Amino acid sequence: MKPTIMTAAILATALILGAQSADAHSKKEETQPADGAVLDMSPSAVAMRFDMPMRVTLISLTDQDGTAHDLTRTDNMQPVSEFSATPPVLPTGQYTVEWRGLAADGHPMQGAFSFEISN
Ligand SMILES: [Cu+2]
Repeated sequence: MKPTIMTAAILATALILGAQSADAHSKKEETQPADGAVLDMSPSAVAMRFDMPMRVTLISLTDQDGTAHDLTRTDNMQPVSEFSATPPVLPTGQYTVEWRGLAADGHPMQGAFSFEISN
């Protein structure tokens, strides 16, 4: 094989593999509140739905000042398709949820979503 052809073959393989691994988790997870939601009261739950069971290893809720607010988890650190946690009663403001997890297929995953509480 000429070097140029070999390079092209390797590139094509890398592209196909890359597309497959990205495709395995192509569905954007559904969240509660929805990403970008504007609420008129503090949400009763912070939740994510995954396309396969996920062991959520880390989750944080921070406001616009970077202050962290505790979330009470209900998953016992087990893999779940629907993760839910209870926040404290939150004042008006802008909030970001960030999570990391390990998918059932062993892939490390992470995500973030934001919502606003406004009067
Ligand atoms: Cu995966």
